Amino acid sequence: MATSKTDPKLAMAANGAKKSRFYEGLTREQLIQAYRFMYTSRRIDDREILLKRQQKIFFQMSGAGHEAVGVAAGLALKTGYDWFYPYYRDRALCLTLGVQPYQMFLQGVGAADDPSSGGRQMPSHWSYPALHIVTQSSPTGSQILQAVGCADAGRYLSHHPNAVQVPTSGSPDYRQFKTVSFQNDEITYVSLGDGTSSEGEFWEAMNTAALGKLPVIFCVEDNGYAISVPVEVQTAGGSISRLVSGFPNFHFEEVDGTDPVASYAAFRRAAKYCRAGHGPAFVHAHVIRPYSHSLSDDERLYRPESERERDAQRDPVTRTQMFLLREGILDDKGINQLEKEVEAELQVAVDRALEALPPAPESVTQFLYSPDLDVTSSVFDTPAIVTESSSDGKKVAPKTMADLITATLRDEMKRDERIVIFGEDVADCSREEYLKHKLVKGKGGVFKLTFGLQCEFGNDRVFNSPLAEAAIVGRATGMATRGLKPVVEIQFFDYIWPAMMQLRDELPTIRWRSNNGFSAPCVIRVAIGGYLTGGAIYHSQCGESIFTHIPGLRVVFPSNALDAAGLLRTAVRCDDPVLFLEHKRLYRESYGRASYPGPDYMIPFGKAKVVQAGTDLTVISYGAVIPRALQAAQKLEREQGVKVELIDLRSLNPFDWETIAASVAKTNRALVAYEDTLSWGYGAEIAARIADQLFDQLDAPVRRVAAKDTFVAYQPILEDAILPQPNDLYLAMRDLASY
Ligand SMILES: Cc1ncc(C[n+]2csc(CCOP(=O)(O)OP(=O)(O)O)c2C)c(N)n1
Ligand SMILES: [Mg+2]
Repeated sequence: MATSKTDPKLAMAANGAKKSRFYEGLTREQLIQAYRFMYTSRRIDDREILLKRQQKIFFQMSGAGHEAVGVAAGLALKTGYDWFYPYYRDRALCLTLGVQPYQMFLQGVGAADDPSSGGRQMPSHWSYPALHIVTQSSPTGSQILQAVGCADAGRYLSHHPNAVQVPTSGSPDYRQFKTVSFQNDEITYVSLGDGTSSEGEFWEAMNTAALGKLPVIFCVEDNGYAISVPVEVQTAGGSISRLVSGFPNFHFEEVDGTDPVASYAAFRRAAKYCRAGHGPAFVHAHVIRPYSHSLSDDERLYRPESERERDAQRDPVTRTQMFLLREGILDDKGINQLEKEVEAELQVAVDRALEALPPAPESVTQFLYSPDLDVTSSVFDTPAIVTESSSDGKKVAPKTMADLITATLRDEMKRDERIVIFGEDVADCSREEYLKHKLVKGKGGVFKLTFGLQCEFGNDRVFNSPLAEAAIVGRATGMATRGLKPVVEIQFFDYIWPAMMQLRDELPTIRWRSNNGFSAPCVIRVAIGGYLTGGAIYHSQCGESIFTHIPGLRVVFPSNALDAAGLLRTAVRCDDPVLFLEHKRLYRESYGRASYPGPDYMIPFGKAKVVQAGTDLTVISYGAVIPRALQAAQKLEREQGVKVELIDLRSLNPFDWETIAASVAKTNRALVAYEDTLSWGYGAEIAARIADQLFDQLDAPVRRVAAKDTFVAYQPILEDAILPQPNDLYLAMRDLASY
């Protein structure tokens, strides 16, 4: 660990450098260029503020006061080589990396040609694939875990260079649609504000980067405020540097971020440390915020004039101008000339941007999902090829859902070196020497579904993560953005919530919000559901509708072993992010066991299965309710001759409307059955659609059977009363059939 600290209030660091005239390695030309970027950045802000007041743009977020640190980072790192997760104040950084002012104004007007998002995101939400500037969102801090995943992917690829290759034969998969590149000494830069360092995701990211010695530069641009909340109320002790100083493997810098030369030196040292593979770096840059938080904020409400005056003394643009004059690098004329050139350039850029066309309203759903690989298509419809027989020629016992999920993971890992598996307890044993000396057998997940995979594929392809769900999903998202295929595990659905920010605001939005500039296809496997007799509230819940409510996320929920294998393979090979829900009760159930279907068996998403054909009543369900509904339907047929058509949706987003509609047209009665709580559940949407679109075909109201609107309880008597049982299904079917 190395630490370098300069007094934040210090005078221009280049005073010392003056003697050598090297300015920490920056040439005079680079210093002029740095000033040009800084001045341009400030003037773009000023222009945007004007445009907002004229109602020609719709939002403004300034980078004022953060220009020096941004330019310094941009000069110390390599554009199109290193990777960047810059937050909204990093306008000067983006300019230094090659973003054009015109492109920034296109963001403001929300133009179709805005390369960041095509009018979908606010300005200052940077995304420029060719420059390796990865699409940024608005939640404070959610980018940090992804940056860690991005760095992780770079290092993985440098150890597995063959993984970059795209197979030319075999059935197509997501690899055909992603250009993957890496550099052995690449760095990932991520920035955040002082306020954002209070987010848990920041600490999860710091921990993960330190554990993995990952080449990430964390840059905290500390302007002393998070909107109106000052740093001493935000950060215990008032100094983030002090708080993070205990993280091992880090290089630390604390610098006056209004000084481009000192900031450049700090980034140079940080970058050297990261490129050498020693670990991550932390740059704490003290900056100012001369304008209010945004145009929607008025800082005079909480900052007195005297304080704002004090900040103004440290304005990086003025200070750098004075520095250039003092050093004789530019004279008054030179400064005037440069500023005139910038003004002229910006005028042209604004005029052009104001003429740019807005996006077409019909395009709003474009790029929610891969435009290249349709997950419902016949590409993913391949037959099961059962070849297994034992040596004496007898049939091999059918496999459980757990067996076939493990087999599918193993097959896919063999086929695709980009797949990595991580999560809590998924490894066989993190202390590899225990395995090597055969002291232990290995764990492989709390449900043992990843058992043996670490031993077979190595500990950089299958490993335990820290106990941090946001980190699991955020890191997977960053890795997938770079072209890896993380297949991660959330141990219990009940504990998915720390990852909710990543699952709602990040992973499924990446392709849409970047207008197809970036994508992050990965698989989140989640153990879900009850009927466990003793699982209770925190090991038994469902809640799939919360995720099917998210555009951009595929959600599947198999009810049997064969479907689990076919759907999981599709999930792994497809080009969209997938939430793969595995019902714990079904893992080793005797219902729905199947023979191993071969290493290429796939089921397209959005194709339901008719479990049992019937003419009198349609039951639409999925997951662990399927065997219960089947039992109820068989009883009803035995006792009353009612023939129920039972539909297993298998995938919930997309879902198979055609099969539902065809069935209801035949039976004229529909019951939707699901394990989740009744109200606002997944079945409510299906019931509403049937009522809306098939009203003329119905001879009875659409009914639902689901869990009571409460939590799942521990005592089995209570659990039985809460979750839908075969008898509840039987009674509902009987009533509806005779309506
Ligand atoms: C998760 C989340 N919570 C709240 C907000 C609203 N918000 C936007 S910026 C901001 C303050 C950020 O302060 P800081 O990290 O210090 O960055 P600065 O704006 O000062 O550069 C807040 C609260 C948000 N965007 N995301
Ligand atoms: Mg701040």
